[in-house]
Amino acid sequence: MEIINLRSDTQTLPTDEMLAAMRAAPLGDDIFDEDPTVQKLEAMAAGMMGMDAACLVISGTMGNLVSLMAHTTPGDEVLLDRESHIFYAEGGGLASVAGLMPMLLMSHDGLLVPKEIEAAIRKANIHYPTPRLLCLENTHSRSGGRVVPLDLHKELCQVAKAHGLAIHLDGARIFNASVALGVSPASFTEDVDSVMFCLSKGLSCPLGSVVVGNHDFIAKAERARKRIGGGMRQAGIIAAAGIVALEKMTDRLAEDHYNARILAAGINSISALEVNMEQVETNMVLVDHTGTGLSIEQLTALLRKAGVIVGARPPGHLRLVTNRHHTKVVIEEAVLRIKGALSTR
Ligand code: TLP
Repeated sequence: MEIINLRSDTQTLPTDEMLAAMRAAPLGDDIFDEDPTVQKLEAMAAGMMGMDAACLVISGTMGNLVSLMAHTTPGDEVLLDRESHIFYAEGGGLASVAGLMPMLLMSHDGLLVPKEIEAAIRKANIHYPTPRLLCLENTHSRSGGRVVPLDLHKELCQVAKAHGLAIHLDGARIFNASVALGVSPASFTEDVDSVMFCLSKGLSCPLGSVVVGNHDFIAKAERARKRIGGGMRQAGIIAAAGIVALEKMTDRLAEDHYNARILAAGINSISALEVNMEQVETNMVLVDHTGTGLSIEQLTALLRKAGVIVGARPPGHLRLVTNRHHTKVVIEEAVLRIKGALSTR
C-alpha cells in the first residue's frame, strides 16, 4: 500500500521538466554575479512581484532572516504575529542571529487588526527599542493557509507606513494567495518593502526561496546572506528548477485548493473530526481532533499505520496539506483510510 503523505506541500518532488532544466542550465559562480540562470530567475521573480531586484536563497527561513537583517540593526524592534512562522517556527533566528526585539501581535485566524498594530507601535522614548519593521504572512500557515484579504493587507501596510515602519511579507505561499483571490502576486507586494516566497512548497522545486525588494534592500540582503553562509556558487541548478516553477507551476495551485476542499468535506463527515469549512481557502486543512479523545501522538501514529501521514498543529489540530502528488482519487482514498482507522480502533 502506497503511503499518502499529507504533511506539507514541502514534500513535493521536482518535475521531469525541472530535472531536465537543472541538467541543461548554464552555470557560473553566483558569488561573483556570474551565474546566468540565477540572474534569469531573479529577474523573473522581481518582474512578477513588480519590484526592482531579487536574491535567491536556500530556504524560506533564510529568506526571512536575511530580510530582517537587511531592514534593521541589532536592538531594533520588529512587530509580528505570535502565530507567524518567523516567530513560531524559525528557531528564534530573529533574536539569536539578527539581534532583534519582537513586539508580539495576536492575529485572529490569521488576520491582524490594524488598530492593534497602531496601539503596539510605541512613540520614540529613550527606554524603548526602536520600532523598525512590521512582518506580515500571506497565506497564513498556522491558521491553515488562510488568505489575508487584499483590503485588510493594504490597511495593515498603511498603519505601518504612517509610523515609518518598513514592511516585510512572508509570502512563502504568495502564489496560493494570489490564485485563491484571482489577483496577481504583485497586488500584495505594491505596499510592502520586501517579500520572500518559496519555490520549494506547492511549486515543487527541491529547494530554494527568493527575496524580492528594491536595489538597495537586495544589496543588503545579499550581504546578510553571505554573512550567514548562504552565498552560493553554481546555484543555477536550483534556479533552473525555479524558472520552470514560475513558468509552469503557479496556476495549477487551484487544483490543490480544490482537492483541499474535497479532503476537508470528507474529513468533516467523520464524526470525531471537525473542520471549519469556511477556513479552507487554499491547500491546507486544519482538523480539530479533540473529539477522538486521542493525543496527537496517538492519532498521528494510528493514521500512519493506516497509510496516511499528516502534520500536527497543536493544540488540538492536525494539519493536512494537498499538493500536486494528490489527485482527487488519492484524496478520496485518504479520507477512506482515515475513516477506517478511526472506526476500527
Ligand atoms: N513551513 C513549513 C514548516 O516549517 C512548518 C511547512 O510545512 O509549512 N514561512 C512560512 C509561512 C512557512 O510555512 C515556512 C515553512 C517558511 C516560511 C520557511 O520555509 P523553509 O521551510 O523553506 O525554511
